[in-house]
Amino acid sequence: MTDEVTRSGDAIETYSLEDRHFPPPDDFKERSLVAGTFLYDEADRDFEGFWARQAADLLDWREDWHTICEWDRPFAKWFVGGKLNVSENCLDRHVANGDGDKVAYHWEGEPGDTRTITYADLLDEVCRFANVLKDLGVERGDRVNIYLPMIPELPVAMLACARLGAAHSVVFGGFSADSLADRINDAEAKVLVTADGGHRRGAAVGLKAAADVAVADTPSIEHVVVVRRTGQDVHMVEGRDLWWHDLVPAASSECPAEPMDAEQLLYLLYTSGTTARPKGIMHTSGGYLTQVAFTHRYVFDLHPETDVYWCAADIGWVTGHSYIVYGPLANGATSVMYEGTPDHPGKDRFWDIIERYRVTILYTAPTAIRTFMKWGTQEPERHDLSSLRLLGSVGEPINPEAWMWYHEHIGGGRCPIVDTWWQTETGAIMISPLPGATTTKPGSATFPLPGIAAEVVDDAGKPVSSGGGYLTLTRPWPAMLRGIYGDPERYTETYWSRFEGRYFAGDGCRVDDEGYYWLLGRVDDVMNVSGHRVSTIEVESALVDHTKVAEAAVVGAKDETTGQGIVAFVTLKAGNEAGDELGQELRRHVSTKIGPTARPKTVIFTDDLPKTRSGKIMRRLLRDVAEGRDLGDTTTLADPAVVEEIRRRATAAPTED
Ligand code: 7RM
Repeated sequence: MTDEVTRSGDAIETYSLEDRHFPPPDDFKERSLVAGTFLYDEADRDFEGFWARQAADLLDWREDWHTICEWDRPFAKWFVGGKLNVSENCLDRHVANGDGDKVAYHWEGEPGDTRTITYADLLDEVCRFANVLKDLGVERGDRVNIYLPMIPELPVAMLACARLGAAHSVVFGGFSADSLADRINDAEAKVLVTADGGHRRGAAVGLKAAADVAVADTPSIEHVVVVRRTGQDVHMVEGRDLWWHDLVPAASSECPAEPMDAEQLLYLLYTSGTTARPKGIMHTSGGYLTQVAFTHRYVFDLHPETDVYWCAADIGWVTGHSYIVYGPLANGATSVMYEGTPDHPGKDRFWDIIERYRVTILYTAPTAIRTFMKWGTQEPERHDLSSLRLLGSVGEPINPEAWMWYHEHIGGGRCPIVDTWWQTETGAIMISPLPGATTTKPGSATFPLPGIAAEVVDDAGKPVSSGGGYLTLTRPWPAMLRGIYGDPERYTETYWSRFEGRYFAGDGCRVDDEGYYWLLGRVDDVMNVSGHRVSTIEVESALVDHTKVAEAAVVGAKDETTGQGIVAFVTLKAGNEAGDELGQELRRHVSTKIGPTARPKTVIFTDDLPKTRSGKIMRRLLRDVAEGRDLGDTTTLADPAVVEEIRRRATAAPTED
């Protein structure tokens, strides 16, 4: 690797003026697992040795590894020769330690039904379901597809697969029959686990019906196991389809965990990308569980005896795999798991849950935070949120104003915020504060975690010491993807070809003068205005900085004079009126905050933005709208009606200058 360093990156120009600093509060620091730099220092001396110590400290191994990391770029193996069972690490060892009665999940259904599930309950159910899968012919190395709502049977099914050494492939319950069929066929799964339906915004949404359509086109599926959740009518195919409640209670609760190779495939998780065929991201066992347990413990400063932890993501997304299932269970944590949406029955459902379960750690996404901003402070103010001590953010860059709102109105000004950057491909958190050790800045994910090596580079792949560029990773990490299922070339090409010897994450990033990392969004979304490469997040953050704005998305649309002109889609906080005058005011506001180049040409007011089901803004669709094109692929859109509404408003919006 070259030593030459670009002083000031201009691959992406950056403007951010944010310089508020938030050191860890003294009382938080006193009780935190890490206050100081010892973990960073240890990892800097020997990163492989550091990960080996974490693997040994955090997990139980049946057999020791002989090699910490085998790196045949771009293919990594971790803890080679080591053997462990992931479900044993998540369940049996806690029960054996006397924690069987400890709550693993406080589960709450959307209609308000609840279940309290202890570690002993979970182990019992996982063993039974593992025996059911065995009876259905599932063996080590097989794949099982899971298409369930956010109900306890979802982690049970995942852990039962892990117990047997079968890989699971969870498909988010909101995906269509076609998406499910594609994923089943790519994985060649033997069994599908689904439910009659799930609850969403007060309605029972069918799943089995979609599963039936999918399974008509998936020759590898031999059996479908169906959980009864909503009680709606479903069609059961004789011989193929079986009820969970017929099989599981009748199965034995004895199912000894067998040791698996550290590199045993644990799961596939498909990333939709935007247009291309979904990629089956492969995660294996020992390295994945090590980094997930490590990050869950130290990023969230977990005190398993006293904390009540809530990750409000969906398990169908990698955040749920790593931080609802594997990390918290490996660490013996008590979690909240919630089935539904934040606005059912009222817009205060999250705050009500936090108050009732005395949640201490909340992990959610910027899109949710901006929605809460739109709904107004009266919602959280109705509830006692004093149990909270730490807040987390994941999924998109968080605008400084959203960060401040989260800090003040949810965290009561006392809770550190950990903004965690990572991807399905990284498996675990990579860039984030350690809350007792790191001084945070609103909008910055701060620094790579101990054991992680990241660098921002320019177009030529030269490291940028200060300024904007492309985020790369320069060393293997334990939870890294092991490849794309069935397509090693695509793996090399997608992640390891853009910059020689580096993993390219596809994200823009700025490093500031103090070495803080500021994620700038996907590089495909970077705009080009009169030759200036402008990131979306900075213009959006300037818009969200205006007191009337809750959320904004900007895109570059073809412009005859400037190459691209910035079109802004803006959602206002409740109680504010959209209009030409406010549009002008917002354009001026951006111009004053970050300069005339970044001033939007057009401002379009909308009630909602097109988002993926995990809450990321789909700027590609907004570009289609802004350039008057037919919409591209909309299958991953959470609510297709949103784009039509935006399109109507876009045709009516005035374009300035
Ligand atoms: C965990 C997850 C990955 C992409 C990633 C980024 C964006 C995620 C942050 C973020 C800025 C963050 N997995 N992203 N977290 N951007 N700050 N804290 O989201 O595979 O679904 O998406 O999400 O663009 O590349 S993911």
